[in-house]
Amino acid sequence: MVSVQDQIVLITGASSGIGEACARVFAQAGAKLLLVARRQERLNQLADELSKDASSLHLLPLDVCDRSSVELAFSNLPSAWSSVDILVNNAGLSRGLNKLHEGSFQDWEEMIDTNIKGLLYLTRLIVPGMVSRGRGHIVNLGSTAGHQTYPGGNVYCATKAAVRVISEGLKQDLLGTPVRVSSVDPGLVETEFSNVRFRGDTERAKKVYQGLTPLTPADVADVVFFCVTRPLHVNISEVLLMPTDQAGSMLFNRQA
Ligand code: NDP
Ligand code: 8X3
Repeated sequence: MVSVQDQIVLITGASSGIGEACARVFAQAGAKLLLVARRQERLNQLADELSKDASSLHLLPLDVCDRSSVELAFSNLPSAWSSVDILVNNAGLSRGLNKLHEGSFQDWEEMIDTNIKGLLYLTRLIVPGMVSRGRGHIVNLGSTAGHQTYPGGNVYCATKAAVRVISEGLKQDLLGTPVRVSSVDPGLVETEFSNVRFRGDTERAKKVYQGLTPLTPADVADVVFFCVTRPLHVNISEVLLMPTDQAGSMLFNRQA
């Protein structure tokens, strides 16, 4: 097993859900954390809770869609933080569940800009350093939605299919280097995801998980941690994980 002690782990979307759970797991294992999200107060709260000193935790409050902010933040990173060992590309969101022909351009752009372009910006900035140092691991958060489309999922599912293909392409392009790439693709995980999708309609969001036992963010963080801690000659390319109460994007065991 590979130790993450003192490894620099950059996690996007660390202010909530799966990203926050990843921060906890890696903190517990002694990693140095670079945490990215837009909501600085949420990052501050998490930092207080993890009670790490400034040499082992650094916050980067930024919008991954804003390429110039991302570039500026990385060019201004203190040198002690610039050699990222593990990149967890987790920031992402869905907006709406409309039929494609009735969808909102703004929702589409937000999902494409965050889930695809944001992930690409971080990857393009960080992976060259991994290649030149001869070490590194990128974990991209895909989804069952990238494997099976569901009604109303259209553009969100397309962004997650793109993540799956980007992970595969990146692995191909990194063949011959020691840098590893994993795609972790969960089914239903109870986080703020559905609340964001339905723009704060908590009743509708709760119904997504009603009558079944969803995955927890910690379940997914465990899998991310498992991927990066395998021996260096092992690359877990893709993990598709679902609650026991789920057997596909549209197939659930719900108790009334
Ligand atoms: P949450 O809504 O709980 O967390 C999403 C995180 O992404 C937040 O920390 C949010 O922070 C961050 N984020 C969103 N947009 C941006 C942005 N433009 N710039 C920086 N950070 C951003 O959802 P989850 O934890 O569930 O989602 C995490 C990932 O997991 C996503 O990629 C999602 O698609 C994927 N996923 C989720 C599943 C689920 O059922 N929940 C299942 C499969 C995959 P902030 O708002 O502070 O910027
Ligand atoms: C999140 C899972 O099924 O809500 O990617 O799209 S789903």
